Amino acid sequence: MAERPPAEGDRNAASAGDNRPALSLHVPEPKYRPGDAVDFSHIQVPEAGAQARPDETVDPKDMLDLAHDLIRVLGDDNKAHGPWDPKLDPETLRTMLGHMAMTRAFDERMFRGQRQGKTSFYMKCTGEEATSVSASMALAADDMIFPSYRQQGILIQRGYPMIEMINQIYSNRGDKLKGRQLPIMYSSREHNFFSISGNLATQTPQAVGWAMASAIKGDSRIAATWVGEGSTAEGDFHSACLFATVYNAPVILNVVNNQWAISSFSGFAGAERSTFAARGVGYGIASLRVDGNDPLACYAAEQWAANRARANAGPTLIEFFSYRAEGHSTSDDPSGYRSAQEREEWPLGDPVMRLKNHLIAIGEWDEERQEKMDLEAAEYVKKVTKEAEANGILGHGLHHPFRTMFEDVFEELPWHLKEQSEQAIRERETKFPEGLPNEGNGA
Ligand SMILES: Cc1ncc(C[n+]2csc(CCOP(=O)(O)OP(=O)(O)O)c2C)c(N)n1
Ligand SMILES: [Mg+2]
Repeated sequence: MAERPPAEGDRNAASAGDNRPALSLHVPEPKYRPGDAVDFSHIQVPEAGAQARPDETVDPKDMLDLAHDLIRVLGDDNKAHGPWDPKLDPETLRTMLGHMAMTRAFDERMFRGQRQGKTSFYMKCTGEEATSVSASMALAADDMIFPSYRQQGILIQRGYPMIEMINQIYSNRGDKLKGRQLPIMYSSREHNFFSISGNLATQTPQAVGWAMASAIKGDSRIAATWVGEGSTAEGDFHSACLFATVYNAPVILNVVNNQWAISSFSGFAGAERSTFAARGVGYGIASLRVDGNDPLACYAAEQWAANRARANAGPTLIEFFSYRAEGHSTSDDPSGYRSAQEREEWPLGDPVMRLKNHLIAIGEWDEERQEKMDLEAAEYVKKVTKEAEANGILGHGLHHPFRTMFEDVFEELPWHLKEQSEQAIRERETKFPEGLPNEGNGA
């Protein structure tokens, strides 16, 4: 049988290689490492007020530029500009400032508490307060929040009792979650604040699913989720986007781009290629890129997205462009991997200062009142911390009884868990007949 002549492609394959350039990969590298001088002049900061504000029911195809621009309201003159100005009255602006100041005071005290050994862990949101406080002020109190671990500002804005937050951080006998969650992983059904999960991005499909269920039931409540830019690399985030767009779910996907995911810079999540807002474009989701350190822009964008969801016009993806001013958590030391100058050079300033300066610029605030506000916030946090400490701190033994770790999963404790529980308690008593240090037997 005559042999078939090789196909064109086969011939090429046979002679492949030698004179072709070798392939190579690009491995992202952050611009600045410890000790480097920082120059952020490559970051485009457009004029405040220069961005168009389309109608909330706009077709996502007609707003593509907003995924690459940066929506800004507060200008260098500290005044509000342009169509995104939410035109909030001074009282509301002062309330916003108050929640942000309280969030910062809370972070300061809890951070110190960790350093004093009162808790094992804490996470600050310094510099990102507007992305939670201002955004959540634009939602209704009964809209459902699916947060990451950096939105303590939402609980503060929603009036969640601070003592509950501290009890949880101390895992003490007042902790409603009975010490079962990592400190700062709060949960509050009454405040429509879904349990925080350490497994990154799981909250995003949950938010979309909740929003779909709300629509299926004919309810009027919408869902909003917050996720870090690093976490958008998770498959869960992409599933969430797809479900959201396919079913036109009444959901807001907030991506807080604080430039870092622990020690990995945003380039590893795709920041060198496009914006995080632009991820939504591929899914046909309305997408906004917002100055995350501009409290008025954060409020306006979230309000736009909420109006859109309520009008059944579909989901919105918002990228809040910001900067993580402090370490990832109390377990992290950023001086080992990034330049300390980044924080100082960050071109979008500090959200608390910007709102304060705005209120001063419109004649509705002054430095003395600011000082008083900061002092009162610090005093308040101190007072509540003392109250929470009466319920116990780490290692002082005032936690939920040991046996409770086996409870609350099944309505009735099954025999094998009962057996395990008894064994664990027996072993503990044998090992520590006097009880653990400072603890009694804890059973
Ligand atoms: C699925 C999963 N992978 C990895 C981790 C470990 N981890 C915890 S936080 C974090 C960084 C997340 O960064 P980003 O999403 O940007 O949020 P940010 O901390 O900056 O707010 C990582 C990798 C985890 N908790 N879950
Ligand atoms: Mg991040």
